[in-house]
Amino acid sequence: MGEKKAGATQNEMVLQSVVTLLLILVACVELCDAATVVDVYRLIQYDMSGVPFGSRLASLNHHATSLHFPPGADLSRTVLIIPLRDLNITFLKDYISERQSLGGLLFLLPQILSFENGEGRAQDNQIQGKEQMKNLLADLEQLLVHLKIPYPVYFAFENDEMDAVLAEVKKNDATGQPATATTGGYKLVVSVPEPRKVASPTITNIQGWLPGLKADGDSNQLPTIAVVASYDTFGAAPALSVGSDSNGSGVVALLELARLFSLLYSNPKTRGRYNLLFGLTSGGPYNYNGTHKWLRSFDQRLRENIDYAICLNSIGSWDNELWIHVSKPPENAYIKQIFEGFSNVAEELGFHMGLKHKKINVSNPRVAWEHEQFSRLRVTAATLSALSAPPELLERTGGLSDSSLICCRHFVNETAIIRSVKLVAESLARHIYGHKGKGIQIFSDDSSLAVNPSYIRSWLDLLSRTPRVAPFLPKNDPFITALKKELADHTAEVNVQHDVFEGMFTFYDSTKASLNIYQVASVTFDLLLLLVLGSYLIVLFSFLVITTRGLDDLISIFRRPPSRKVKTA
Ligand SMILES: *[C@@H]1O[C@H](CO)[C@@H](O)[C@H](O)[C@H]1NC(C)=O
Ligand SMILES: *[C@@H]1O[C@H](CO)[C@@H](O)[C@H](O)[C@H]1NC(C)=O
Ligand SMILES: CC(=O)N[C@H]1CO[C@H](CO)[C@@H](O)[C@@H]1O
Repeated sequence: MGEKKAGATQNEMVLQSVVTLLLILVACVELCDAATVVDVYRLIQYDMSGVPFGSRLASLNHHATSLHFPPGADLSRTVLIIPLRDLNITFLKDYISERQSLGGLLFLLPQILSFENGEGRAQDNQIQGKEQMKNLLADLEQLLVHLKIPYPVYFAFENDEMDAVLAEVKKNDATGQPATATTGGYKLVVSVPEPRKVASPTITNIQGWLPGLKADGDSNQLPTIAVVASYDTFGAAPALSVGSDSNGSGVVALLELARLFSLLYSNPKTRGRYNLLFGLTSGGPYNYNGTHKWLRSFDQRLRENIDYAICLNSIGSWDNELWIHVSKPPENAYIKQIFEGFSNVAEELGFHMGLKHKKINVSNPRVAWEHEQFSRLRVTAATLSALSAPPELLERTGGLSDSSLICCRHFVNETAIIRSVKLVAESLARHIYGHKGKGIQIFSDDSSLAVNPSYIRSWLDLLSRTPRVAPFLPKNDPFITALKKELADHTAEVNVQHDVFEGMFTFYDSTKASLNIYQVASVTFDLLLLLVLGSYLIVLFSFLVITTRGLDDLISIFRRPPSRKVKTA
């Protein structure tokens, strides 16, 4: 009896050591599979008049491959990782449009583009080649937003971990064997629910009102000058669309103009006999839909009292030429007066001003410039822009390629915005105060009314860190609150208008996610490991049993128990 008991405890001991060993092994395998997690930004998904565009899926669970994937490999269960610097647009276009099957696409953007991380700022020595990169990104963006892609497409920023993963993936691709469950490699996993339509998106316009000074006994309404800029963006990755030039520049200029005129208007001696209306509009990329709604909310009297509206668009990057775009013919006396006012000031400031005329077509829903929304209501208006021709629908709308970070010195430059502000401020002031004479600069650099570069810089900074694609901006978004507060600081009365964003566009959520990267051992490797472990355990087990209970016990363990059936028969 005693001997049997001892045998039982020894058996338990053997079992225990085996279990411990297994646990250690499992832990080791887990460690080898340690995951890297990175933020990823999904390609926009939307429908235009019911036609689907963009990336139609969000969740991902596939092996990774690089552009060096073995020719002819089946990539339908594979994610292709493409660093921007290795991108060949023609190849990509052909690949996607030939409907080659793919598990997913992951674009790696240079760290320098990252706006969430201060280190992403361009250093002087990194500026080289940035222009090329910007153009490449612009092409990529235009390609992707106009395609329907039946698999998940993500953007991520390069970092040391991503670079290491990509290097490993390339190495594996070089062996000529695609990464699969049998060969191992890296697995990219994004676990998110199916994208859903953005429920009741809103469009928000913000207006600030700076009343002029009426003469004593004058019961007539004062005329109003409107300064307008569209603040929202559209781009391939909504969570990265921080447009600095396309309209970010207009917003910054508008805020600085409001600040300057609030100084003039706070003193009754310099308060003009014009009301000033500042409008920050949304829906710019969609035919200026917000502007349309904003104008329709005006009462008849206000609309009729608008002397003219000046819309600011893409004025953040230019050298020596700006354009005034109008819908009324240039011979129109009023247009002539506005244009001459601007071009006189431009000449004094040392650059050239051009005039472009483009008739509106009321039966065409397409609106190329913001001022056309005013023209449709017979309000005199013009757009000031560095662009000489209007962009296509959904083009140059402040997406990925429009980041002041890739380009701080070359593209959106403070100097260009400062000059634009001076031009508009001076032209408006001459109109308001009736100065025709040359040489008197109200907003000269040494006066108390000088344009403030640090104010401009700080707003430009905020804008270039704030994704603002209208359907993804909730009513109470901190950015909207910040704009409202800023206008409230400089104007007498601020109104915020929320409207339903309806019409031909439908947007889908899931714009940002976490990507888990696992290194997975191949099945063959797993099997081999299992075999080695198994044999080792059997040997160990046998050894322990022999040393503790003798060979006979071991043999009896493996011996088949005597068959009872035979016995009874
Ligand atoms: C105006 O737009 C409509 C609708 O797009 C088009 O059929 C018409 O030809 C246009 N008219 C002119 C003068 O361009
Ligand atoms: C813009 O707004 C109008 C209503 O004001 C709406 O009917 C139209 O569909 C909208 N357009 C787009 C492109 O969303
Ligand atoms: C958001 C927005 O208003 N985008 C506008 C920016 O400017 C371009 C022209 O440069 C317009 O086409 C966009 O609609």
